[in-house]
Amino acid sequence: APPYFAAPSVSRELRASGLRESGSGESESGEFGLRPSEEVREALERGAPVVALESTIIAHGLPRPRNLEVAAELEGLVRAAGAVPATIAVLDGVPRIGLDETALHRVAEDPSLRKLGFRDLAPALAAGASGATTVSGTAHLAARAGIRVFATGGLGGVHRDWATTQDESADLGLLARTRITVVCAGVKSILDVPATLERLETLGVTVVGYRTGEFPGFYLTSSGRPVDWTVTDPAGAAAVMAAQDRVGGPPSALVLANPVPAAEQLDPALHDRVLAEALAAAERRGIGGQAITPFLLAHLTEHTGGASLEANLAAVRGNVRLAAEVAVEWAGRKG
Ligand code: PSU
Ligand code: MN
Repeated sequence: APPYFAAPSVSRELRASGLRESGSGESESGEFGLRPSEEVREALERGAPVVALESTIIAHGLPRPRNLEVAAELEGLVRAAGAVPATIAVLDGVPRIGLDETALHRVAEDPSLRKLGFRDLAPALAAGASGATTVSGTAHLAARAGIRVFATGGLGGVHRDWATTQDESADLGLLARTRITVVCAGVKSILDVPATLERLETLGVTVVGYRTGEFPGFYLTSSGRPVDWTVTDPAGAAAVMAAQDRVGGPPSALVLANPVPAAEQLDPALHDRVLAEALAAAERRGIGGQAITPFLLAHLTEHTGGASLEANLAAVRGNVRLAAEVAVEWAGRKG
């Protein structure tokens, strides 16, 4: 296959994202060795809408075997809205942009898959390792591939015990230096949401509510915190993206915060009670680092009788649909 970044449209996207190739773009890209699926490569070459999807939610965020069904369902939602899904993971040291059925099975079923944030990409590539990519890992690889729109459930952020652990997801720092639009239901409510919003402001990450003046609360429709900006349709989101490129400056993300529909949110009282138990259980067991987020999500699923899982899935579905609509608008603007 020819070097992937030889496609002129992709190089233009790369320049727009501020990720510049040094020297001969082709050889560096070839060495970097992003491997797009045929469908994704073809879509990017024609400037057709593409939506990046992360794989950590599949490998580490959802219970098996439901996770595989969900992975396939999300890809279907993107296609139904007229865009091409690009689920991203690293397999045998190769960053894969768009997964075939075998690869998707592997991401959903292989328990040895690691969790790869941005900083883990280089050692994983060097070691030929396999892992699911988090928001930070996925956003970086998507931007490298020339994909502008990305959907996930909820961003990582500042953990509630930050003052003692300094645990803040690498998602925030990466989004501060990557030109990508992330459609999410806010940040996970297991986090310190107000502190995370402050960090996003400090880092200069643009946050816009989708049809809401309140920052969403992941499992809950609202976090109770306001957002400064709101758009009411996908064209409004695409207009902000275009304006980001005009404004220039260090490339940073657009967080498009899309609430889970009120009818599908987790009961707030149940949420608060079970989350308090989950946080206490994590502390008792000394769980921290990369394990804490999957532990808390699994604990909530188990102790809400699956209700938190349904709310999480409703949020992700809504985000994936909206991301596809935004990607269609974005492709239309450029075409
Ligand atoms: N959204 C979900 N479920 C998840 C995640 C997002 O609905 O499991 C994942 C994302 O990959 C995100 C990660 O980047 O959780 C955050 O992990 P950490 O707190 O270790 O950075
Ligand atoms: Mn962490």
